[in-house]
Amino acid sequence: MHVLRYAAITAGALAAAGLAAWAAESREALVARLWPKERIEAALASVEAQKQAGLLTDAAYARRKAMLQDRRAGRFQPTMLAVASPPLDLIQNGGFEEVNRNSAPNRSRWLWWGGWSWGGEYENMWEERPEFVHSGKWSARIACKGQAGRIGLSTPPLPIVPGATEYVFTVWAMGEGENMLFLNFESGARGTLRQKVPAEWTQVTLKGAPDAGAQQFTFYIYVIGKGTIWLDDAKMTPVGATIED
Ligand SMILES: [Ca+2]
Repeated sequence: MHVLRYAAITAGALAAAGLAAWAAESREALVARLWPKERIEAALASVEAQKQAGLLTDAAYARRKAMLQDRRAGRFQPTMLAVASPPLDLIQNGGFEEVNRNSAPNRSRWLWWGGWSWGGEYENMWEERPEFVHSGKWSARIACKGQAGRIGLSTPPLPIVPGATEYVFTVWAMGEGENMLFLNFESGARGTLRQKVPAEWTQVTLKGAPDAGAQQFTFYIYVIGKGTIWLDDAKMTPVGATIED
């Protein structure tokens, strides 16, 4: 139960204070970088020029000027979170560097990730042989030891980022035998992929779209074939949001 307890605590923390603090810091850092003092001054000058030229109504002029003055004073609170640059990553322990040695072979052996079995004979194990590690010290090895079925690693509930139109999941994978990787956005987003993983490290990409009104979603990495699949350096990046005035 060690893994499940960890996952539950992490999911709760992510959904509450942890995520809020993380998002706030990221937003402030982005705003500071995207709106340096010179840009604010230039924008104020431009608003004045547009007003002089009769291009702005009084109301539009007042609104834009007030917003820029708030930006200059550090009071402006953007309603959208810019996530395009630099990309934010919603995955923790994506390199599978933090292992849980007390876990069972048919459950997640990695901190943060949940792990489940739906039948078949599989073994989850941390892998340290360098040729099977994409980066760091470890990768995740999921090996079929008999009958195929379905085993999977899942994220805790991940946040729907305001303004993001899609989420891009990437993972480095390597396989042997008659393996089959099955990636799936669930419980708040849609997107699915099934593919055999080649014998050399390959970056697999899957895009998912959020469901209307969803607050969070979950992502599953399933293995449904025979053979072995190694995984490393997973990322989940929200895209499509920009800072809007
Ligand atoms: Ca790694």
